[in-house]
Amino acid sequence: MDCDPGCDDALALLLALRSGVFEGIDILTVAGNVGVNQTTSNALRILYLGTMGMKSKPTVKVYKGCSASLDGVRPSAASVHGRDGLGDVPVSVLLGKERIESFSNTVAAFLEPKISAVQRYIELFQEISEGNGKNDNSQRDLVCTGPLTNVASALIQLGPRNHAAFWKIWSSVTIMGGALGVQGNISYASEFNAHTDPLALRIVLESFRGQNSKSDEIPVPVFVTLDSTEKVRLDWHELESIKAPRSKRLPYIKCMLQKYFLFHGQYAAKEDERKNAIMKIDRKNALGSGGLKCIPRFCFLHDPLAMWVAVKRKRIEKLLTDTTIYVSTDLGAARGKTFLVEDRPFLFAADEPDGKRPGYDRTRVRFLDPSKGRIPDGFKKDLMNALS
Ligand SMILES: [Ca+2]
Repeated sequence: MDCDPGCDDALALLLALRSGVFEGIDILTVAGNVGVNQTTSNALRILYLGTMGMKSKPTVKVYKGCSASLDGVRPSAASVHGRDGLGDVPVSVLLGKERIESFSNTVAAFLEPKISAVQRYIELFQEISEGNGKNDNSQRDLVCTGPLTNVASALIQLGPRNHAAFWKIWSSVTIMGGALGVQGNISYASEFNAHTDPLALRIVLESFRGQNSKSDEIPVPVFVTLDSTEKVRLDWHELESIKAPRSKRLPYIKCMLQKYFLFHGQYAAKEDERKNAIMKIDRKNALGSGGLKCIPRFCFLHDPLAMWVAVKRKRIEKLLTDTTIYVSTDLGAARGKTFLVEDRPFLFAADEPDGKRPGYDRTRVRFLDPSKGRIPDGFKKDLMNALS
């Protein structure tokens, strides 16, 4: 899991830990929602939370990754996730002061201090492709829920001649990112992960190009875009309805998610304002910026949906659409805009002297297509179980 926790990354990680399907999880952190030191520390905190009281834990290691995008951007979504990326809830709330020491020891054991996230990709590639290949019978799923800086950096280091072999080590590749037919969430055009490091996304797309059509051994990447993630909302009352009186996890998660929910409250307030709707405002709980009042009503489930798609691939197979996709690396307003190229093939063909659709501008992918049907209810059930 390559991630930038982040409240929704945290939910995705809890879902992964509690799904019971993974023997081991490598967590690669990257700068995104907050800086990389903080996303790393957040991953460790969520691991502690997620493995608390678990009888058989997957083997877990955390590898710290890149601190800025390939073009030097140090992003922040602190207004969405809190200054510390997890709702600004002190660890002491989770632990009580007396258990801080056990916390520090536990999380220290999760962290791999010597190898970076980028080096871990390369190490894994070398171990598997130069060792006994895929014949080791293990399934390896890559789930990316942050900017793609780590994996793109690894691809750059490996060089194009190794790209096909690199993708062959994976059974599936699932990427949360992009907005194809809907507005973005960081700019009008773009989704946050794609906008933060569009060059990395482009390198990843190009590394698949011309390869996945030739070989069954290379997985076709599945994109989980805002088109589907904004269709699944977790309502505050659903969170309140989880019955787990003895859970130490749930109270912390509810504290952690308050800011994230409040941000979405502002989002809803904006939507409602646009529609001239009247919102009932709970003034005591109202909190907002830009003069917008809001209450914690719901949040989107971007990253957990991507994780669920990876874990339950068979259940969503019929919701996937084959397409080709392109990302803009422009510096201006189109930075990180993702396009379905098939929508307007003639625009690209017109630039070609022979009138053929050029190969350099598109990569075959699949995306979770909300027009094909609803996300199964099992997704939210699994998520709510993971939080209890
Ligand atoms: Ca994320």
